[in-house]
Amino acid sequence: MIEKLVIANRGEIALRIQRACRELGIKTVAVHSEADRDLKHVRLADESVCIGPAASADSYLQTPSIISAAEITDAVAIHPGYGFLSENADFAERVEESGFIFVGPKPETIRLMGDKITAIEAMKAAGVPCVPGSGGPLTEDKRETLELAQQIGYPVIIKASGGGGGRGMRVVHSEAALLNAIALTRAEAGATFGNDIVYMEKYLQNPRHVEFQVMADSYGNAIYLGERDCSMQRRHQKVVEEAPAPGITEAQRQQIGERCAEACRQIGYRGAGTFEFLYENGEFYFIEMNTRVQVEHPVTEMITGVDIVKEQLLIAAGERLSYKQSDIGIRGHAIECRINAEDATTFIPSPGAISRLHLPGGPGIRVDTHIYTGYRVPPYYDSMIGKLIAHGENRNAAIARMRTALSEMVIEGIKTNIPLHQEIMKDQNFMTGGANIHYLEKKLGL
Ligand code: MV4
Repeated sequence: MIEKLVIANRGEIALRIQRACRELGIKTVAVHSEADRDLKHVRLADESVCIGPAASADSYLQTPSIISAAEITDAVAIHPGYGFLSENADFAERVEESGFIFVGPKPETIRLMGDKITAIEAMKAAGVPCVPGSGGPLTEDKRETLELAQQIGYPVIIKASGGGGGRGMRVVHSEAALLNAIALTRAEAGATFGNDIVYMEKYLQNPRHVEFQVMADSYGNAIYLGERDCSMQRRHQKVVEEAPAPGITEAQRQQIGERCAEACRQIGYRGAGTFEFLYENGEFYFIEMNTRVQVEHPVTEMITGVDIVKEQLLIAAGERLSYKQSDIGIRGHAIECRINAEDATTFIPSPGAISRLHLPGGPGIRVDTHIYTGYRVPPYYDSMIGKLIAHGENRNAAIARMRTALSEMVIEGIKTNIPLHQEIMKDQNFMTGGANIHYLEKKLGL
């Protein structure tokens, strides 16, 4: 087993990783910025190393500082969590070249999936259904490009191959606007990602965001852990996630899940991964793969009983998957509300000291958070301060538990988006289930 591991992250996920390590008897090293000395996992870590000033660019994004911290503490592995360097292939490569275990896929796999065009090519080859589109880079041939769009049918969407997660894309509704939109997207992509390659897809107007969780070991074994619906979002930030996705049948889950697992086997995937799909009119269309643990992994843990982070660590240590596909079942329904330090109506961040804290509990309630009474939420990072997860025997039971939990939750000293979650949990369309990616923004009048 791994003896000692560096947690190259902060906040709730750093604490989540630390809990899994402690359960497995792995010593933890917390690396943190000057603004993060009081983080809960830093206090609980076996060792901690300050790696720089508050700004992420000078601390959590500094590859040499993180590797040095691993060297001076004699750690053997580095867990990147989500965000920061978690999907940076160069980071993973330098971690491995320095002789450490990177908790995640091989650097080449991260690179393959980081380039959205090569990711789509790999998935197509493995039989994963993709959005109708160019399937490759757009050329400089204007006639060819116009014909392609004509074939696909308007509206189309132009996406940067180096983009993803909502960055570097443009919807085009008519032939007249196409070439200009491509030129603009290309220029922006070149400036933002240093890669001006763009591709085209049919623009799906009212899809849901449904993603499949997979896990694979280093011996060619891969399984799927069902899917999550993450359609409740605002400006590409997920607000509420749930599992399973409402209305998805066991036959669909098996069909798409098995395609994802097979794709993992074909590309030699290792660790936890997420296949993002758009779901419209009963059909799945692959858009991107995430090669990290996700914020919303707890809803999958609640319905499958699999500890995804523990499994990541076991796989990184060279063990085989603890489960075969037939061991995986789905029990009940789970919903996650992301708790942010922000104004519930303006979404303006609200950092500051937590003067009073009461966390909810009871059957089926899980709270993943690093905050405590007296903790100061720093202004330098993402505003998410925790996640409230409710599990129940069915979706309505999970919603009922979430409502009660939200009503018990008291966070004073800063503003939070708890009132927004209370609003969503009583929204008729949310209660029906299956709202699309535009629903929340429309409801909020955006
Ligand atoms: C799309 C799409 C419609 N059609 N692709 C946005 C994030 C990035 N991961 C992909 N995105 C989209 N790709 C086609 N062909 C609509 C979106 C999209 C979206 C997707 C998932 C969740 C929220 C979204 C919000 C706006 C647009």
